[in-house]
Amino acid sequence: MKPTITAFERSPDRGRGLARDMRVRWALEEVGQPYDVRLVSFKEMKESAHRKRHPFGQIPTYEEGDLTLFESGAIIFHIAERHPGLLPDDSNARARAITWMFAALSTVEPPIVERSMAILLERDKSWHKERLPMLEDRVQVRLGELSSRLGNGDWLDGAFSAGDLLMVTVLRRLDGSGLVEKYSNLAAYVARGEARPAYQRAFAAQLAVFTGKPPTG
Ligand code: GTB
Repeated sequence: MKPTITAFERSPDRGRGLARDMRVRWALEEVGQPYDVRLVSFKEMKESAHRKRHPFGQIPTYEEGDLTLFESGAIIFHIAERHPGLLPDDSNARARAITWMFAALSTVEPPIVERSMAILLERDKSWHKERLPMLEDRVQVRLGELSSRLGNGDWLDGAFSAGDLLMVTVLRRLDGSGLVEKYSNLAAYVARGEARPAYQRAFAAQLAVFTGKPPTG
């Protein structure tokens, strides 16, 4: 059954693929699953029809028959469980890939989001200039640790997995900050993810929502 996901009607990132529908689109493209998109405005996101899909009034959501999911990590885990290609068959390797999914979402993403929110929402506060270096330090610590673990590897644990998909999308949230570029292996890792044909298709699809023009290529 063809799933339907939700995405911003007009993404504040102006089509840079930083909103969390991008990771769901990418996962669906990786496994070759066609999907429909329901675009929602900021107003619609907070209305009861959408809150039935998402208790916190956010995107993305995922509907497939009588199943409705929210939380990008849970959606990607569901896709990865239902289709080959995003999680290894070997049970230990699979458990490690799932560990990387959690690491991306609960260890690496929080300090990155905290920094972004401070830049977006706290610029006019008297303490902003003092707080920002502290938030950047926390991000740097995680990037340094991740860089050490990745080393010369192409991916975090053997073949590309849902763990890499999530980690790359999390690191992309630092786009334009110059922070990832301080670690050449992490910059190459993100570029490797972005070069995947499935990523490119997903990126083109979300960009087309913003430009109003159909995806090219
Ligand atoms: N934990 C949830 C998940 O992983 O699915 C978080 C979902 C979430 O934060 N959704 C955001 C949302 O719906 C969109 S992705 N926000 C509206 C609201 O809360 O009212 C976050 C996001 C938004 C914008 C940018 N940007 O412009 O660069 C990047 C990321």
